[in-house]
Amino acid sequence: MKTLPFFCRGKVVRGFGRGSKELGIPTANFPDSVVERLPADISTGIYFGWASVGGGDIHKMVMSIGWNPYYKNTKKSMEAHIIHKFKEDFYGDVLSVVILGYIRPERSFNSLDSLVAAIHNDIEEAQRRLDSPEYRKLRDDFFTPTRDHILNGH
Ligand code: ADP
Ligand code: RBF
Ligand code: MG
Repeated sequence: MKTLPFFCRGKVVRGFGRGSKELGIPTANFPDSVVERLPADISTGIYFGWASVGGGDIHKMVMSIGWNPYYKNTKKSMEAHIIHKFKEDFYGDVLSVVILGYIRPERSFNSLDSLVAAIHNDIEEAQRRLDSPEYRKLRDDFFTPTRDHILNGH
């Protein structure tokens, strides 16, 4: 995928309210304007990268891009689970992410348990891959404010 790494940001909006948080995997949803600007060659699927809320600390994240086949959504979404325990919700804050690598395609599951187990595997894979020196270096490079606008050409 030639457009990776891909950097984007947007205000966190309310998602489908399905209680992901109760499952221990809250996902911060990006607004439609950000979903619509995704480059064509970023296919739907599960990705990993780095994330920062409101310009704060940088954390590992996993992201789902697509139609959530388990729920048969009709609207494409982009949602990030940040691998960090936050003290409170951050709806309305600016979420910045850099998407670095692809994990797997989106798929449907026979049960919610199987979906949750798959997401836990994704989190483990992201944890492991983001520890490589190559991705650790990008962590520092990508979030320096002076470089943001250079990256995606606006
Ligand atoms: P929604 O359907 O509105 O997206 P979720 O159950 O997915 O609801 O919860 C998402 C919200 O939880 C985020 O918008 C954010 O405010 C909050 N949140 C707290 N911790 C995290 C986290 N580690 N990763 C992502 N969102 C988090
Ligand atoms: N939804 C799906 O329908 N199929 C998937 O394969 C899938 N994988 C996901 C992987 C990750 C890392 C995350 C954060 C979400 C994923 N989702 C998937 C979205 C999930 O259905 C959504 O976050 C729900 O709101 C969880 O209850
Ligand atoms: Mg969500």
